[in-house]
Amino acid sequence: MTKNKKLLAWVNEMAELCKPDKVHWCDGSKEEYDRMMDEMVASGMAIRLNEKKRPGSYLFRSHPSDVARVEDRTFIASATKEEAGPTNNWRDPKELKATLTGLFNGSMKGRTMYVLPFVMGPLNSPFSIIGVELTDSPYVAVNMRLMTRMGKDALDMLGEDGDFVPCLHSVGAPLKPGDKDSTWPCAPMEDKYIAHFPEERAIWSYGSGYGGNALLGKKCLALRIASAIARDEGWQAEHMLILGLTNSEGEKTYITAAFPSACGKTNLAMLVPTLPDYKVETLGDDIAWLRKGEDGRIYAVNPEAGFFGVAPGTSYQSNPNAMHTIERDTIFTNVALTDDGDVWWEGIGTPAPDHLIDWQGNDWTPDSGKNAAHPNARFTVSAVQCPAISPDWEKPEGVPVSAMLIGGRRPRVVPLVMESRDWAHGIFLGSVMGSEITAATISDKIGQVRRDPFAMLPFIGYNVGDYLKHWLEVGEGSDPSKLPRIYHVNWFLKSDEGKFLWPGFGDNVRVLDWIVRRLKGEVGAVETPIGNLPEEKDINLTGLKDVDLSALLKVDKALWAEEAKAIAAYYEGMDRLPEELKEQLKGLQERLK
Ligand code: O2Y
Ligand code: MN
Repeated sequence: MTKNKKLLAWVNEMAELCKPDKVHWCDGSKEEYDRMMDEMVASGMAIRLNEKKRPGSYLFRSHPSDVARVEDRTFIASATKEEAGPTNNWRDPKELKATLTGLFNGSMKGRTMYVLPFVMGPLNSPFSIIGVELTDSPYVAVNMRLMTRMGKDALDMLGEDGDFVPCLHSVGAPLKPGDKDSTWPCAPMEDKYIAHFPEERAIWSYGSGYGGNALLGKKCLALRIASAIARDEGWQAEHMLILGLTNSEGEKTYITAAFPSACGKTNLAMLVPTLPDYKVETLGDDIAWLRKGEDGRIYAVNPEAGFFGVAPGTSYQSNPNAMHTIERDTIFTNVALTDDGDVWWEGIGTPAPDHLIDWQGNDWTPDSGKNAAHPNARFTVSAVQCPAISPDWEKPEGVPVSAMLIGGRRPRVVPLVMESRDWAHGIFLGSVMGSEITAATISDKIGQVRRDPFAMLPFIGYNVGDYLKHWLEVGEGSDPSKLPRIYHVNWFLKSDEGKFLWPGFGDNVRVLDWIVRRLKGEVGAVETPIGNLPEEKDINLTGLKDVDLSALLKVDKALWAEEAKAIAAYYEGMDRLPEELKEQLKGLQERLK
């Protein structure tokens, strides 16, 4: 166990509040993991998959009301509403603590409280952050073992006097003696609270057992709380993948990319290039912590130890490295079960079998008229299982970043790639990036753009205006030649007939190739009012047919004038928007005249 007094006192205090039947300190060992899995299989919460097809792997099915992050029930309880800003749900910290104390009181009755010490970031790196999650969900415990460095190593790193971020979690479903437990206990939506206390650096999550709501090291700690810590300490916590791209001369370029959720970060992080001269190595698929090194360059570290990826759409065609990663020792949630004890989902690349058990545990046939897997079904797996994992992925100081990609799903207006004019212009592009709303999201807003600054909209732990100011400050006083160059990319342009203009996936390396050659000064660019675009001749299309580069690199001034108007309207709603970004917008409007 530990001699850390703060930790011992907090665990006692929370155990008195939540009243579990037992407290179990997790050591993070494989034996403990296997034992917990055996218990969950025996209780009916987990299904062991066919050992020959998917060794060491399990399937869980969540409650149908508990299938994704819940932004409406996610709160930033900073001292004032202004500090949380216009994009966060703010609650008064004292009032929220009081509400939650009431809910947590006795919430773990009939259950075990698992104590999960974990590290975000490489073990023993001075930049890593230690958290301790107390949870009554064994599902959370096994997932945290794959997603973080969890257990004895974390306690050793904490030592007797170390500090940690307290993360309290309960599924909010206490059991009375004799009650039969559900296979996925959780609380009704109105009782779910994913609460962050940035001043206190604490997280209290109640009522949900799913993903980002419950695996508190990920979105809650490594993004929302870490972004607030980073602002105070002069670094950045960002929603970014990290990859290393090696060319035929053996030169390595590290690239990060900030895309909103479900825009293909995992696919790009694990890309298998269609240009033979390149190799991609994966360092992270979701979160990057960025710090300026002594040499003035920005270094990126992935604070996570695993991938919590979306299963539907993942196939040996779209992401072979992800498919190899999950061939064994993987936790699946809400995918379909085949009759021979393996998994299946829409877009896995093999035809739907005649019979499946769907994500809700019901018989399913191709005529059922509904999805067999939930669209947000997930795999949880250790990063070390990825065949493309970079040898540098656990470097304590991180890797030096040469280019940062930003972008969302823009079927119109925004070209395939544009280079920002300078750092401040890159921040401007990051502040207004986003995705066009489709029928699948909010139907009365179809065609509008959901702006998602640096893909951090749901994850900034403080005021978005201050967040953008922080980005600008990173550039101030820096040698511009040392800073990464910022590129806006858009893999999702469509023709008037609604067909994708760009093949995407492994062919995205063709855009990375232009970026790398641009960084080396080997290719020029066309200066346009919106940024620097490639000359058509400089995008390597070898082996591709029917790619309409002129459509992909088109800058339609009239459409961009409309875009500038929409940006102005968006900026109106930001109370602490830095003046420099308003100047950037004016600059765009001037250049479009
Ligand atoms: O729905 C959830 O709880 C998972 S959300 C998620 C998981 C992995 C990586 N990114 C995300 C996201 O929403 O950005
Ligand atoms: Mn994400």
